[in-house]
Amino acid sequence: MAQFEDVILKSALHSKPKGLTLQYGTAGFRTTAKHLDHVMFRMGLLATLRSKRTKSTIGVMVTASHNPEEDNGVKLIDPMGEMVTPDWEGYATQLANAEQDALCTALNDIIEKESINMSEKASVFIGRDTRPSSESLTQAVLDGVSCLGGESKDYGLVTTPQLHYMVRCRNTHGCYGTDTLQGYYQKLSHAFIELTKNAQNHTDDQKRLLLDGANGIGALKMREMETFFQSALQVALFNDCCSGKLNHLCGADYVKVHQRPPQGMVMDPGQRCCSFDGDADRIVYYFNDSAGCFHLLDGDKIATLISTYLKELITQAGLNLQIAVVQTAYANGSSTRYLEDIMKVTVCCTKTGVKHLHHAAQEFDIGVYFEANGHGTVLFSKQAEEQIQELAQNPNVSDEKKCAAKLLKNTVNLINQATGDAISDMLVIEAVLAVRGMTVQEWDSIYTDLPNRQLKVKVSDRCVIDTTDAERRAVTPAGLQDTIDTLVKKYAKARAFVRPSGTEDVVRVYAEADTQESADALAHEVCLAVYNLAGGVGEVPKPLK
Ligand code: 16G
Ligand code: MG
Repeated sequence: MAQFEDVILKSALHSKPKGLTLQYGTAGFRTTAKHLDHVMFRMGLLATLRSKRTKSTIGVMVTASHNPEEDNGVKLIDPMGEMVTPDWEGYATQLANAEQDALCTALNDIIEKESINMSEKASVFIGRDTRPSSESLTQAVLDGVSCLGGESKDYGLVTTPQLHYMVRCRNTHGCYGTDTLQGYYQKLSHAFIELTKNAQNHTDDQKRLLLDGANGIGALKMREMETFFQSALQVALFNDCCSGKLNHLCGADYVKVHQRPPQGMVMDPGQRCCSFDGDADRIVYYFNDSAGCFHLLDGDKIATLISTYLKELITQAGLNLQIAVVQTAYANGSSTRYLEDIMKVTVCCTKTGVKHLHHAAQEFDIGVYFEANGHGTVLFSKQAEEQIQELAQNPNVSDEKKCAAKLLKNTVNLINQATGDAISDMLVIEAVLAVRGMTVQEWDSIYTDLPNRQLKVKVSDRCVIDTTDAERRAVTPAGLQDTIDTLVKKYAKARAFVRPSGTEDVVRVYAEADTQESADALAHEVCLAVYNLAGGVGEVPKPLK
C-alpha cells in the first residue's frame, strides 16, 4: 500500500476514537465538534477520491448550520453544486467509522468498487462557517486532500451556498459565473439592480429590510456585499456576528420553531424583517402588525410568492413552460390548496431533505422547491433558460413580451440554482415585492396558514417507524397509521403525520387543524400514539397548555 504511506502517517495525527460511530445524515455529519477531527480528515480523503472519479472539482463545507455553536459538521458537494449521491453517502459513513487500522482497507474498497484511477488529478474546494472549531477542522480536511495528492482551494469563511456556487462555476468552466466571492457578488447584485429598475415608486422606506444574521457567516457576507447594491437595497443588520453567540435566540430556525422574532431586533409595526440560519442556506420573513401580532412568512409563503410571479411572467412572455412547486409533508395545507386550486400550478411532495426536493424539481421546466423551514431555490431546465434568453434578445417581439423575458432573464441570474441560498432568496423576494409594488402584508394575505404544531417524541429505536407516500403515512409499527387516521377524523381541516428525524434521535410529529387548540390537541394525541405503539421512552408526553 505504498500509495497510502502518507495517509498512514497523517491519519495518526487525526486518529479516530475507538468505537465512535457516526452517520452521514440528511445534511452530512453533524455532532459535537470535538468528535469530528478524524471525520474531517477522512472527508478530505473521500472528496479527493470523488474528484478523481468524476474528473471534477468537489466541495467540502465545514458547518453545522443551525446547530449550537459547540457542534460542527461536514458535507460534500458534487460537481454541479448538488449533494453527493446516496452511494457516496454510504462510503462516507463507512470511511468515517473504519477503525484506525482498517482505514486503508476501507479506502481500497471504495477505490475498487468505483474503479478509481488513482493517477487522475483531483481538486477540492473547501469552505467554513464562523464556529470557533471550524478553522482547525478545515486544516484536517486539507491534510486529507494532500495525502492523496489532491489540489485544494481554501475559500476560508463562506456561506454553504457560496461554496456550492463556486463548485458549480468551476465545473461549468465559467458558464455559470466566476468562482470567486467577487464574481458571486457581482452576478447577483447586477441582476438585482437590473430587476429593481422595473420597480415603480421604490422609495427608501420600501427598500428598507431588517436582517437577523444569526450571528453567523451570512451576516459577514452581507456586510461584504452591501457596497455592491448601489442603494437599491437598504439592509439593517442585527445579530451581525460581532458579539452574540451563533444561533443563540436568533436565526431562521429559532424564529420558525418558536414563531417569534429573534432577540436583539428592534421591529417597528409593519416593518419587513428576515432571518438567515447559521450557514445562510435558509431564510424566513416576518413582521409585527399594528396590534403587536407576529406574522411568519415561511418557505411555503416564499414558494407561493416566487411561483406566482414566475407564472405571470411566463404567461406575459407567451412561453410554453411548465412550472411546478415541490414541497414536503410539512407544507401548510393552505399553501398546497392555494397553489393547486387558485394558481393551477403542479404541486408535488417529496421526503424531507434538500436532495429529495432538488431532485424532484429537476423534472420540470421550472421547478420551485422550498421546505416550510425556509430552505429552497428555483431550478430552470436548460431548455427553459434558452427560450428565455432567445426571447429577451429577439428584436421582433412586442414590448410586453420582451419586458417579461428580460425580467425572467435577470431573475434566472439572481437565483443560485446549485442549492437553496438565503442571500439569493432574499434578493429574489425583495425584487419580486419591489417589481410588483407589494407590501409584506399583502404578500402575507395571499392565503392564511392553517394553525399547526410540531412536537417530538423520544423512542428507544426510531427506525421502528417506516413511512411511505413522501412520509405522509406510517407503514410500521402496526396500528399506528390507523390510530392517526381515527384521531384526525375528530377535527376539522385536520392532517397529521409522523416521521423519524434524520438529524436527531427522535420521532417528529406534525399536526394541523382549523384552530390552534385543535392542532395542539391532535399533535398531543398523535404523540401519545407514537409513545404507546413505537416504544416511547422517558416521560409520557403531556398536553400543551
Ligand atoms: C437537514 C436538511 C433539511 C431538513 C432537516 C430535517 C439539508 C441541507 N438539510 O437539516 O433540509 O429539513 O434536515 O431535519 O438537506 P429532521 O430530519 O431532523 O426533521
Ligand atoms: Mg443551514
